[in-house]
Amino acid sequence: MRLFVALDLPEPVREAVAAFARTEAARSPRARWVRPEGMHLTLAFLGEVAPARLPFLIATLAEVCARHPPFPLRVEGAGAFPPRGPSRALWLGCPAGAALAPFQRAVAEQAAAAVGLTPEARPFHPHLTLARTPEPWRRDAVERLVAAAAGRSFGEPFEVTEGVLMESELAPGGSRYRALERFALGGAA
Ligand code: 3AM
Repeated sequence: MRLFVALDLPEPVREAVAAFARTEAARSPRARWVRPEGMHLTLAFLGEVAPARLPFLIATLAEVCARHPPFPLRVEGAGAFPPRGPSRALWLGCPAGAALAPFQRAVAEQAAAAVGLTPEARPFHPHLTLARTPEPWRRDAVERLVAAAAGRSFGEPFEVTEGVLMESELAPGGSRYRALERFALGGAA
């Protein structure tokens, strides 16, 4: 099974992001827009994991999440990967407060160790993927979308109270995501 660990979004944030995506999709070049119900902030991508390793992974994530207290997060602004040259993906930003980076590092390291991977060396850029662009957009289209989101918040800031183990199923119209297990952060109800 293809797994990753993510943060979920409160419904009002999901709705605000979905409304923005609808408006932008109508006036942008072709792209594969993420389904609103599939939007999430990826903390760690694990890839293919043998089902036999799942119980240990779940126990590990439960422990890591319980060790970290809830923290605030907000969705704000937009950008592209890569930041220059032909686009591959468009995203909305999640400015990292002091708590997100150490939480993400712990999740990525412990989850990777639990399934026998070396953790990703790539720096962590917290974001919500909005769309993937198999045919890269022209830079002016990217810049227009980024300008439309500049200085804009999507929903209210919210409290992250759980981590989520997600399964990704590759499908012709874009991956489908399913929450397998949720883990309360320390002290979260
Ligand atoms: O949530 P986002 O879109 O940032 O891009 C994939 C998605 O991230 C990423 O894992 C999330 C769930 O699929 N992903 C897929 N393959 C990956 C890989 N080989 C990957 N991230 C890193 N390495």
